[in-house]
Amino acid sequence: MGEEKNGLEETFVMIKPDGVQRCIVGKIIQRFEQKGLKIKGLKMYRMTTKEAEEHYAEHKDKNFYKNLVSFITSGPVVSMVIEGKGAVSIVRSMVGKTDPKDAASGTIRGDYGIDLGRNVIHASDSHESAKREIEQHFSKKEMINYRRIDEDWLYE
Ligand code: IDP
Ligand code: MG
Repeated sequence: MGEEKNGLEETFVMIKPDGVQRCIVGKIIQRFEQKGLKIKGLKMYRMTTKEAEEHYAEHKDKNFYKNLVSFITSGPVVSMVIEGKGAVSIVRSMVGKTDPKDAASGTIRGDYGIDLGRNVIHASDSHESAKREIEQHFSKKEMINYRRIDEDWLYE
């Protein structure tokens, strides 16, 4: 997990309750598929408060923490483990800046969001958080190793 020898990395992505309610799950998944990233795990679930507090532990002293936990538990989320060369930083750049008003057009937050507290998607910000978040949200059994048919055309 995180950074591996051949540059292959795994990262964690979660479409937040606003993205699910606004029915853009398919469009978001398609972006990752078309980029050439491999989806190794995919599921929908509703987080408990305890799970949300663990996921956002780094923000526990911030003034937005309570709202963040209550929002992320307000409905189902769709989470993925995504693999690819440089996946952690590629996915972060596809997601865009935290505040959708600053996120560039062409990024997920830039194209689908307006407000900071409704920014559609979460993505791991480093190899360490990717490892921690994958372990928190996915069991080994929920992650599949397989070959994409186009791998020879995606990687030199
Ligand atoms: P990130 O999601 O881009 O990694 P973080 O700083 O880790 O951004 O913040 C986690 C989440 O908390 C953000 O995605 C956003 O939903 C929310 N958030 C961050 N800063 C604020 C704020 O100042 N007010 C309200 N919500 C915030
Ligand atoms: Mg973050």
